[in-house]
Amino acid sequence: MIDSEPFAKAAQAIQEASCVAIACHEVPDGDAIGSLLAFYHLCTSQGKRCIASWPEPFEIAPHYEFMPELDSMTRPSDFPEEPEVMIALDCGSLDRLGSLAEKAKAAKHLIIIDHHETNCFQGEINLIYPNAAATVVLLRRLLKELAWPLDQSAALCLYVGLVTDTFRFTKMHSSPEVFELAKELSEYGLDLSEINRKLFEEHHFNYMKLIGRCLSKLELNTSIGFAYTTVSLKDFQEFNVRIEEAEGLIDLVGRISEAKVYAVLKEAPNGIRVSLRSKDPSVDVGMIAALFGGGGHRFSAGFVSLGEISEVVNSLTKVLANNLSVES
Ligand SMILES: [Mn+2]
Repeated sequence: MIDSEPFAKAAQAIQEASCVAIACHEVPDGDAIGSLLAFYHLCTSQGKRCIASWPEPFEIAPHYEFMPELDSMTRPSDFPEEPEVMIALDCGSLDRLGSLAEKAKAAKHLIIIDHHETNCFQGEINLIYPNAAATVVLLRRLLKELAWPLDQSAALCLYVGLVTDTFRFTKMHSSPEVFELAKELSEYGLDLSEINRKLFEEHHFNYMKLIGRCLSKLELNTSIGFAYTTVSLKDFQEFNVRIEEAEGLIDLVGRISEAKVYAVLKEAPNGIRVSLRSKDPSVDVGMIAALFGGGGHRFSAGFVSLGEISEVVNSLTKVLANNLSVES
């Protein structure tokens, strides 16, 4: 059950602040950017100052570019050094705030709103509930506590968070509560088919060509049911695709029926970014990602690793082989 006390405390800290600084995790996904933009929009609609950002690279995937308020976001370098009140959204650990981590530590009041099972990031006020389907679900609850009414823009942002983090309402946490929130949000006149198309069904030509390359590189380890593909820096450069744009590639890999666990390894300037998914309830990829210094949820997790892609593949395969043999 969700305890109402931290929500009341968070609402009070927000009401008393003259400016609220908010941030979501690096390389924002739909839940991170949706909760950030929804809060920013409603906070400023209330006449309260709000500064919203995320760590470098200060870019957003093209499939989120239709969302409101993106032009009002603040570069991380211009984020306050010692925020009066800071809210960290959808961050399971401090390092996911990248260059904003020090500023979070320096905040007078730090509020964490998150639902990662591997959360190890505590603030002064913690709205951390691993059973919540998305951070936007928790944010909706806080907005009720604040008595800030929704409008169409906020509903759109919250809906993006909900539909992406529940994998279009298909995953474990797609409870009646999730559908109730979707119903509430849809009543603001959202064009759900248009949102769905922009988020999931439409890509640049170059991205489709990159996908072709990645599908041709698919690997399947049949003895442990592990499928993966890789995207090198060279691939990104050759097809002129940014790493944020390749967020949905993992879902294609997940269509492989022989795969119990699947991954996409993307080479970035700061290391190999690994997205990991499980279809098997006995394999908790959140725990596996935590072994590599990352984290996430039972069925969806990630980590960043140094080294060559092939080395990361080898060590991940070893860990999975141990895990799968123990579990099965
Ligand atoms: Mn989330």
